[in-house]
Amino acid sequence: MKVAVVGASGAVGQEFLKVLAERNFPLDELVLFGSGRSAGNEYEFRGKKLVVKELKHNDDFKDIDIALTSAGASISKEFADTITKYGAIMIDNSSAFRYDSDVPLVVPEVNPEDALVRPRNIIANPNCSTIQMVVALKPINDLSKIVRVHVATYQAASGAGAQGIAELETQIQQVAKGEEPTINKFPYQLAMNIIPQIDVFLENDYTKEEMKMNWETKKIMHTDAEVSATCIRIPVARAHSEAVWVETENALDIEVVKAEMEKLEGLTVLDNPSQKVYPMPLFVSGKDDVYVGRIRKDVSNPKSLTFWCVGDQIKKGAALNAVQIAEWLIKKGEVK
Ligand code: 11C
Repeated sequence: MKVAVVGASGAVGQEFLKVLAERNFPLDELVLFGSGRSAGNEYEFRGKKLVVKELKHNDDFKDIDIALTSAGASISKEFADTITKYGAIMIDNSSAFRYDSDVPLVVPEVNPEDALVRPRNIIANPNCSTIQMVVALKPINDLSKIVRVHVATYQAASGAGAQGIAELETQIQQVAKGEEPTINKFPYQLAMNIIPQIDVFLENDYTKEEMKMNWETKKIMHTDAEVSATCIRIPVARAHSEAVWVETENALDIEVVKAEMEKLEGLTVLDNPSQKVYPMPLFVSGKDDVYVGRIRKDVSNPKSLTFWCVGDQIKKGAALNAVQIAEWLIKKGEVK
C-alpha cells in the first residue's frame, strides 16, 4: 500500500503524518508532496526521514493507492487528474469538489457507503464545522427525522491553518506587552476579541462558512433539513465548539437521545451539569472524538432539543476524518 500526502508541510498535512502513525495505518510507503516552496522539507515518519517532493504534472502518482490532499482548492482542482490518472483514490480536504454530484462527501460515522460510488475516484472531506455537527446529529436523526437545525459556532484559529494559530499566539504576546497586534489571516485582531465572520459574505448575507454547514449537511445526511448557522472565530488554538438547536419531526426523550449518542463510536458524551462536566476546547484539543454535552430539551419548542459539541479542528475536522475514510475503503476491499 502506497499512500501520498499532498500539502505535507501545512497544518493538516502534518496532522496526516501524526494520525497515520498513531493509528498504525497499514501502508508500506508514504510519499510527501508540496509546493516548490516546501519541496525539500524533511519530516520523520516511523523513524525514517521523508523528503517533500514538488507536486508536478508527471507520473509520480502511478503507484499510489490513496492520496490524502490538503493543499487548497485551486491546487486540488489543478492536480486532480494527475493524481487520479493511474487509479489512486484522492481523498480531498479542500472545498474544490464538495458540491459536485459525482464526488461523494463523506463522514464515516454518518454516510460511509457514499464513498463506494466515486466515478472520478475523488472523495471529498467536509468542512470541519460540518463534520463535528453531523456526527452529533446522526443519532438524533436516526430516532426522529430532523426538520431544521440552528447552530452558532465558536471556531478556533487553526481553521485558518498553521499561520492562523501563529497569528493568534503572536497577538496574545503583543497585547500582553501593550504592542499593536499584527493582523494578516483574520479580518480583525483575534486576541481578546471574537469575529462574527469566517470566509466571505454571500448574497443572502450569510458567510460562505455558514452556507457550507447548510449545503454539506444536506449532502452528507441525505436530508432536506435546512441549517441556519452563525459562524464565529474565537481566540482558541485548535478545537471548534458549537451550540446546536435541533427540531425533529417527533418530540424526543432526552435520556433516549443521550443513550443513542453514547452508542455511536466516535462520539463521546460528557454531560453532568451538577459536576460541571461538559466538553471544552482546552481539553478536546488533540483528541479523536467529537464531544457532546449540555444536552437538554429546548424550552422554546417541545419538538426541539439543544446541545453543545466540541471537536479538534485539525484531527476529526480534517486529517482524521480523511484517514478514517481511507481505513473504511480498505476494510471494504476497495483498495488492493
Ligand atoms: C475555518 N472551517 O474554520 C474553516 C476552515 O472548507 O475546509 C476549513 C475550510 C474548508 O476557517
